Amino acid sequence: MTPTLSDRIVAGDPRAIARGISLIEDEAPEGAALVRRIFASTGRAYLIGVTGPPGAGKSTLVDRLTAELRTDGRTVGIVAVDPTSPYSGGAILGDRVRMQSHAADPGVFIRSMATRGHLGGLARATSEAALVLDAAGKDVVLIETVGVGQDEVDIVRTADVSIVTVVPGTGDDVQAIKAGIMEIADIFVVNKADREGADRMAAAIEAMLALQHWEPGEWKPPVLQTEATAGKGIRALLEAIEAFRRHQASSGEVRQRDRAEFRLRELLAHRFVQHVEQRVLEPGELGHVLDEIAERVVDPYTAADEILRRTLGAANAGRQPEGPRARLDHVGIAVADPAQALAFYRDALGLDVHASEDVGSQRVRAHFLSAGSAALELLEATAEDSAIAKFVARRGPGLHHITFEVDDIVAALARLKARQVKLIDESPRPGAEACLVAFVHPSSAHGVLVELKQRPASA
Ligand SMILES: Nc1nc2c(ncn2[C@@H]2O[C@H](COP(=O)(O)OP(=O)(O)OP(=O)(O)O)[C@@H](O)[C@H]2O)c(=O)[nH]1
Ligand SMILES: [Mg+2]
Repeated sequence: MTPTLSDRIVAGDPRAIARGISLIEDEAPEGAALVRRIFASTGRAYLIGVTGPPGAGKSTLVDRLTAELRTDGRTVGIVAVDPTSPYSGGAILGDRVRMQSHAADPGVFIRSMATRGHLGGLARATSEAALVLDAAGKDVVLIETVGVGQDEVDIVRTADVSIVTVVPGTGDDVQAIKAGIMEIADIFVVNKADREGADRMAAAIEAMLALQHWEPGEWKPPVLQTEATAGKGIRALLEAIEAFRRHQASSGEVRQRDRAEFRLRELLAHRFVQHVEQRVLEPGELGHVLDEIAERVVDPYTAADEILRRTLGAANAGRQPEGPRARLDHVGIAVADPAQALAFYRDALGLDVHASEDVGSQRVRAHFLSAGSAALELLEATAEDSAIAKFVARRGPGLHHITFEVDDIVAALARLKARQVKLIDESPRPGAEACLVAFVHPSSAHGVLVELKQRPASA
């Protein structure tokens, strides 16, 4: 058997890792399926987030950290979130070139992610890319991101350790830190320590930290100085990371749980909005509501409450006429020779028989075979005067009917009747497995006998 993509990722295959991250970046359904499959293999990597203003030397720092980690024999995955690059090419090259010293090292995997084009949020895409690297067995995953937007802050906040990088310069930099990423820093790094003003910058951060109250035993972020281009201060940074990791272990702090919460909330919000847009609002309706808010016809709270009310109403109304979605339940095939039919469908196609049942009223025996989310029903006549026996005698074995499951069969029949659909059964009757069933005439169903089925209400 050829190994699946998830198998290959777990085995550390770089091409599979690249493919997996692309699926996630493309928001492909396969990406979600992949995350489901690899998730149990994750949770071992240590995630290091590196953020800071553009050009602070983050990539250089990540490159140097990687070299040190490799010296220690640890494998490294790198996710560089690049704000300026489109889907491919462009500025991505900048980071690639800087990190190319590791290009030939199989213990290092480098990936750039574009900031644009993530419908469901950059933070989720990045965190899932990190999951892929984690599943692939990388000991450490370094995530580089420019600390500008909320997305970037979220990315770093959910890493196991957050490193905020700054450079000596004007007082503006300190203001910038104050404004956003101060709270998320576990370690401050003043890079470009070879430049004028590094000490002043470090002192300014220390002064800010001194304003806060620190409980005994609480982690107070250290302020380190590095010169990434020359590789200076990198060991000390790694030691600070290790110290933080030990502190986390001893204090029982688990970012894993924070990460889980962030992921779940983010995913729920994303799924919910997607559901609202695709299932609740009419096409173009969202734009209309936005116009109304912009024109002050309605306020956003009222608009949101109204959408929420409709969404929850629609969800609760699954059994009402508004929720008519029928699901294909099974395809019924009339067979003349059940043993041969099973030899084909069960043995040759590999479908499992999950039930066989005699339906006395119909004088048939039905064999149900699992076929994905729907099933096959092989119908064998048990008496010569049964409908199936007559069907086979008249037309030979073949497609007999298809069955759709509905939540409310009475409502479904009423809906069909209102549309002048020709019904064989105007009201439901008992069928197999204690279900209620009703047939629609083939003349209204494009030549196919259609059965509707409502499962018994589960106790
Ligand atoms: N003088 C000096 N220059 C440095 C140092 N570290 C990095 N640089 C230089 O600063 C520039 C930017 O470095 P990068 O590592 O690309 O910075 P970055 O933060 O990753 O940049 P973006 O990803 O574009 O935001 C490069 O020219 C580096 O060579 C340092 O310690 N001292
Ligand atoms: Mg960079």
